[in-house]
Amino acid sequence: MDINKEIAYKASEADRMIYQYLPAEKGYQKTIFAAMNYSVLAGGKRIRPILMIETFKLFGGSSEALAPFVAAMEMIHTYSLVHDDLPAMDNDEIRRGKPTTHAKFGEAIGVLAGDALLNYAFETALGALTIEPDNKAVHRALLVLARKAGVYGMIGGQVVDVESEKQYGISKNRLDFIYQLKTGALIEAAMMIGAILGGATDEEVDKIEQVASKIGLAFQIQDDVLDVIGDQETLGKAVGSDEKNQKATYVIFEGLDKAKQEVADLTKEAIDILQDLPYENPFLTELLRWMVLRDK
Ligand code: GRG
Repeated sequence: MDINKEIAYKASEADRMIYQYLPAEKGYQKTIFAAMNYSVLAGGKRIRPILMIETFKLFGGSSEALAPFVAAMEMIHTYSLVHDDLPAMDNDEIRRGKPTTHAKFGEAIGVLAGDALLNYAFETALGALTIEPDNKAVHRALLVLARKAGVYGMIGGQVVDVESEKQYGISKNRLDFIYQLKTGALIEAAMMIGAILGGATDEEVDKIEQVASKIGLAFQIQDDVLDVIGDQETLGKAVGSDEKNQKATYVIFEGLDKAKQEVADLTKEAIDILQDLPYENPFLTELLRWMVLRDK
């Protein structure tokens, strides 16, 4: 099967899990529900939900507690995009080919929609405790979700990113820190939670974290590359945003060719670790390759 078709099918599988947790648009506060749903339903590749489901399958998982985590993952990812697009951050008007949430609903609702998605993500994920109250893996997965999204994860990376704006002179170590946390942490959370709920051992979860960390870094470097050579229509967002915001990127540090080579090397290293595990999910391997060779 064509990988793009297969990914589209897997995304629809993830969407079925996500949609059941979206709020009904009614009540005095219905604007916030509309803004949350608008942001989540605006599109998106659903990479993190698919990574979670496929890593879960890699370990032969069968827990019913997966779905609320899949939904929570995409809500957290979407909140990060909503807030990243705000005037106080990247000030972008187009995301996923549509007006950004603040462009459509105004800045105050844009801020609140991000807050709401983050909070609702945890309300949703905590629902897994009702499904399987005695499953220790659920407790562990909740901790991973909270930590990787928080100040030791994505938010921590975003803070350093914001503070490094307009500073081409930052060190490569600082740039790696930003990428590992800002982008890598949620990809790590997605795969680790899939592994934990799927029944992986501690050692296997560590290996999955390494795979995800390398792929997360490669994914972000590819994002830098696409910001330079990508096509706005295919990407569904503005290109040249890094230059506009005077951001240090891998392309600035290493040039386009070396950045592309770095993507290829990290991907190979990640796939080697994955293939060293005594289980197989050929689709997951293909997905990792596709993620970093993507043009959108
Ligand atoms: C605001 C706390 C906070 C964090 C923001 C994720 C993020 C941190 C910023 C978004 C900007 C950016 C370039 C992030 C790098 C990660 C990345 C490439 C996100 C886009 O993810 P995709 O390609 O998006 O999976 P879709 O739209 O397909 O879901």
